Amino acid sequence: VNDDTPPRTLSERSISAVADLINSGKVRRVVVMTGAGISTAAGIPDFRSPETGLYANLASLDLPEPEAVFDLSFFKENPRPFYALAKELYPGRYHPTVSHVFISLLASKNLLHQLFTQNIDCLERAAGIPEDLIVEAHGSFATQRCVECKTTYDDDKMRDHVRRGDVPRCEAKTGGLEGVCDGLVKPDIVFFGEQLPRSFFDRMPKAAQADLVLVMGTSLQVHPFASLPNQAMEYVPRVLFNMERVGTLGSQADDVLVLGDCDTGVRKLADALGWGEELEKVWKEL
Ligand code: CNA
Repeated sequence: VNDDTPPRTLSERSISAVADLINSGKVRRVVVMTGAGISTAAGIPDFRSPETGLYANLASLDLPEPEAVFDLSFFKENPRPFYALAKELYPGRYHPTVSHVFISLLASKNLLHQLFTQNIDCLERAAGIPEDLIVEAHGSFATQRCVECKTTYDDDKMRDHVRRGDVPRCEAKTGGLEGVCDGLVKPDIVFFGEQLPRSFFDRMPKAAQADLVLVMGTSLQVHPFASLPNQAMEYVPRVLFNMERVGTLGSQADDVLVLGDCDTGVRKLADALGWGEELEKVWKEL
């Protein structure tokens, strides 16, 4: 990395230069890539932060290793740890953060080309970002189905089971002796070893069409999502809002690193854009 390399698109590698570029009208296709770090301020722990992350706090769930909670073969043997976690993460308990609302402002100003999120908490929808602009790359808790026969399962029943912390089973009629399938029901979130949804691959080209990329609250450890920021053209500014430097962010001349908590970084960008008051108002009224 050579931090002295002069940027080609920005006037300098700073938040105010990013704001100037947006306000100049030259930016029309902002692509945003997010992870668990944009939801920690809502009270949902991320995976990998030391001490506060879920992986550091799963000891009580009796797992061979923390990742097993999202492993399909482990789930089929023992779905209980996953359902204990699902009770914690289930949508409806949390409020979108300033960062979510900033993305919704990009959408309402017709600047959002696509949001790719790894989060399964549905807070993007709750913030009012139009569904067609959201790719839930790792699925979400919005729908669920049987791991055996793939029959979908009722939303209300699912919510009741998750609240009680117990494991729902498929009620699809089968020709067998018992009469019902009885397979395990799992939310449509992507476990290790499962394919990402088609929408991820269908919309991936949108990342290459970006004229500004914002990466927020992700460790960029999970593939193929982690490669998304590298799809953008070389002269396209990429701004990282994260506690730590991740992936290849910072290695290009037009990369801007905004290290620290993402709501603080986002507020700085909103202020530089002249959107500060609007951001707070929309967030408070949500
Ligand atoms: P991760 O690997 O836990 O990384 C989170 C990143 O965000 C780290 O780099 C942190 O330093 C950073 N971070 C944490 N808090 C903040 C903050 N307030 N401001 C700025 N940066 C912060 O999570 P990833 O999303 O990268 O990993 C991908 C997994 C995590 C996906 O499959 C998700 O489904 C999964 N996950 C989702 C949720 C959710 O939906 N809210 C919660 C926990 C895990």
